[in-house]
Amino acid sequence: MNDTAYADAPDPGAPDLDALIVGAGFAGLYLLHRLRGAGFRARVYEAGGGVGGTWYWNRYPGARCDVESLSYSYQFDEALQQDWEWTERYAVQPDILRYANHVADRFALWPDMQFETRVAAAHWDDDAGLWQVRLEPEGGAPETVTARFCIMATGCLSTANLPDIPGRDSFGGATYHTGRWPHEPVDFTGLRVAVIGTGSSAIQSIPAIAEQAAQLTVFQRTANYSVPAQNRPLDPDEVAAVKADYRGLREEAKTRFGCFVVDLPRPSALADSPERRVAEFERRWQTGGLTFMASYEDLLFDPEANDTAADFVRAKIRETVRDPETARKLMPIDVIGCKRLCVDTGYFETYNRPNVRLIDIVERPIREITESGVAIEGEAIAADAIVFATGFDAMTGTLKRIDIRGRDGLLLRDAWEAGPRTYLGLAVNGFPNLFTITGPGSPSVLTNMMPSIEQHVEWVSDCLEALRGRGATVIEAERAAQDGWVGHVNDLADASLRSTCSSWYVGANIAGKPRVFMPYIGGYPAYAARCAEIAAAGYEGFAIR
Ligand code: NA7
Repeated sequence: MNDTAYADAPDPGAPDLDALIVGAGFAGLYLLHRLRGAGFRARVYEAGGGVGGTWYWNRYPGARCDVESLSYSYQFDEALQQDWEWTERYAVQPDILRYANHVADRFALWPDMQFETRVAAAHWDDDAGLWQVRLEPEGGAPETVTARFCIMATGCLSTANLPDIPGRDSFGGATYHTGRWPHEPVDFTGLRVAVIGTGSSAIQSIPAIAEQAAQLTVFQRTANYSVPAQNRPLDPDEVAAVKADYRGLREEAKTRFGCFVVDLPRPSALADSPERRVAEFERRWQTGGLTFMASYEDLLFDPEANDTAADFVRAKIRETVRDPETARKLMPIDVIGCKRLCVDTGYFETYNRPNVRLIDIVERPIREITESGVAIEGEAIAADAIVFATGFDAMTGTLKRIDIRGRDGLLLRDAWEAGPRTYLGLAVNGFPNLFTITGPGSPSVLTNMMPSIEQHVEWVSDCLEALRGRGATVIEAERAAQDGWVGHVNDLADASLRSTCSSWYVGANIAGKPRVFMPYIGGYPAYAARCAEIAAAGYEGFAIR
């Protein structure tokens, strides 16, 4: 096979595509651009009606990224990052969606993307060395497309979790899930609204909903830590300074755990005096955002150190929320940073509004949802609308819902019955020519997703070029390499306090989901270095033919 064989599709037995990409979020868009540029015949299939992935679906009021806009953006094209104008420190969902559309326009991606088309199944044909992918276009007849490679750019938080509360479907008013928000504006003016959940999506949407609703009742199962975003319009001088050396900022980010630049941590919370420590936490609190957890190196390793940060946030809640009983309920008791830290704008302050009420459903469990609202222990709470801010079947949910069958008909959902097993979070033994962008076992959700996506896209694209260069058509992660990687991912997770609580990182939010810490917790720099070494060693740990 020569260098252009994939691109030219010369023989009649060749697959329809070199690479079939599932999903038109930031991973899918860049994959398409990059693979097309490398001469591959690639095409994106997307269930939604447009590009943007997470940012296409999560349109709830107040939706905003918790990584700063100047860092939460592509860096693969210098002209793009120079031209695009972010206006706020943290971009709102409509701006991020506009950016995704701009990228699709700018790189003329539209002709090679098909929307409102769900990928229902992908079956590996070992004899032909290709994937048979079943597409289900909305309102159209299903069809099968063949592809040499199948690349899952399906996102980490894309399958909504709708809790199985008795009577859920009997509710007479409108229901919403934050991750499936309607495209038409939703107006809560004058309505009694119930919000179930107090994760990031709830914490962002509650202040916005409270401004409209006549009455807002929040149903909280677990109190959550949140720090203020301290969002603000971007200062043109600060933008100019970043753009003068954008590459420098990006390169520095790649040396940081989460792949974004924050002030470096001090070594140990316990080594500082209480006064010095509070001053440091206060400085970070005033700076705003995820930098708070970077105050000290030991916050996620030493429970005593962690307590100092947790105490600081609890004191802030006590100071902010006027009703002591509400403040008590809002104060989390578990490890701070174990669940993803939330970043808010006026969340705790919202509970001082007369139209907002908090129900702790551990103290007063939800009995059922009725036609007219939510019935808890001893009380029926009337509602005109219910917002489920109840999160996602994270990291594996979407992949396990697709009928993915590898060699010998092995089902991915069976292979992952006891938890996801991958090599580098990129490939799965038994599933040749399948790649998972930011899959379980990669840093993904513990890092700035944009550079992590770019790193994976470039690794996969380079890999496909290397295969083409060698005249190879099939690549598969070896079992031993995968076992070694899974062991390494678990060992790292066990050393961190992050694996100790019931978070979506360990699948605890989904009934029956095996408890496994899914993302790689060793940080971006170590991970990217390992991926590069493996590629440089001729794709060590992969069988290639
Ligand atoms: P999360 O962070 O998973 O939050 C979901 C929330 O919903 C959380 O407070 C859950 O409580 C609550 N929940 C889930 N199921 C139920 C039931 N059955 N009853 C009551 N409450 C429930 O999802 P988000 O969408 O907020 O954020 C996801 C990520 O997006 C976030 O981490 C950022 O990365 C961006 P629990 O804590 O499980 O007790």
